[in-house]
Amino acid sequence: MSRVVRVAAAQLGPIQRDQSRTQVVERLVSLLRAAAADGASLVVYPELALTTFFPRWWVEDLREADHWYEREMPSAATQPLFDEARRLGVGFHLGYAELTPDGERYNTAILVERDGRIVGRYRKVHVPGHERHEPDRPFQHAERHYFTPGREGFGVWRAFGGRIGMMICNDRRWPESYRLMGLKGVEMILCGYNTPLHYVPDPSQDRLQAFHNGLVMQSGAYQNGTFVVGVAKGGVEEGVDSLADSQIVGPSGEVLARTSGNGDEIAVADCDLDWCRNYTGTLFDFDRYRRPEVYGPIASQRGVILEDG
Ligand code: CDT
Repeated sequence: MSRVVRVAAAQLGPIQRDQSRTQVVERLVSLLRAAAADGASLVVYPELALTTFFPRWWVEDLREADHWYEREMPSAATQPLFDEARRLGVGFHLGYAELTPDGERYNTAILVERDGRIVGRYRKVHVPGHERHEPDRPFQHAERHYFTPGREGFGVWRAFGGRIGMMICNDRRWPESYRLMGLKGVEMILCGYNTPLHYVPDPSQDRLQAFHNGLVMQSGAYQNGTFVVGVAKGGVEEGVDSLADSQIVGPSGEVLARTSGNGDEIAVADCDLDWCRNYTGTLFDFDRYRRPEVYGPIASQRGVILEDG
């Protein structure tokens, strides 16, 4: 039986602060319809796809930020997306800010099957940026103020005829993210991102944003024999220019499809999940070649320990 999944990376252009959820959901539905017309069965949206990237502003009291978070999913505003996806028989991956009944705040993504069921939920593990106000910056990246790191780790779910994993933005820069899913037999990793082109702590990296984005996703895909679908919210949002360059990477590490602009746009590729075995059954046959007995510090040690004291 064929295990080809036609996937659409549904990149978003900027979402300005005054755009309502209803307006954003209309954009998501337009992309969904375009993807469905192109034969896609899975549509992947970016990180924090319902709002502007609000961690760029500081608020002392987080309760003032409650309006950026979703308390339930689907919500009244997102129900039209769920309804249209089910009608079209298309599943999706959606990133958003989650506020739980216990008052916890997570940077979250869900996986929705073609029949409208939420089959997976992932809460961002590697939360970047800073936890305190840094008023000298041109803009904040205070994700560590707004979000608690996810405690559930990296899941892999049986869906779309294969094994699907999720990660969010900064997770893609860490090899552990891919490997933990690789050890669960992942065949496709979905990842939304918001990556400002200007990296305030070290502007020498600005010109390398697209290079680093491709570097990490292509190597993560190849080293784990998995597809990686990376989807941006790009363009100039509230004065901050962000990387677009959404792409679908195969288990060979090759880019199969990518967006060309920095606005709302889809890039589509046929992903044959059986292709993963060419890598996980040969060069990256984990069971045969991995050496966990010498990898201990990866799981137990956080920072660098110099052996020469
Ligand atoms: N959203 C997110 O995780 N963005 C980071 C920006 C760099 S850290 C300030 C990223 O890794 O792309």
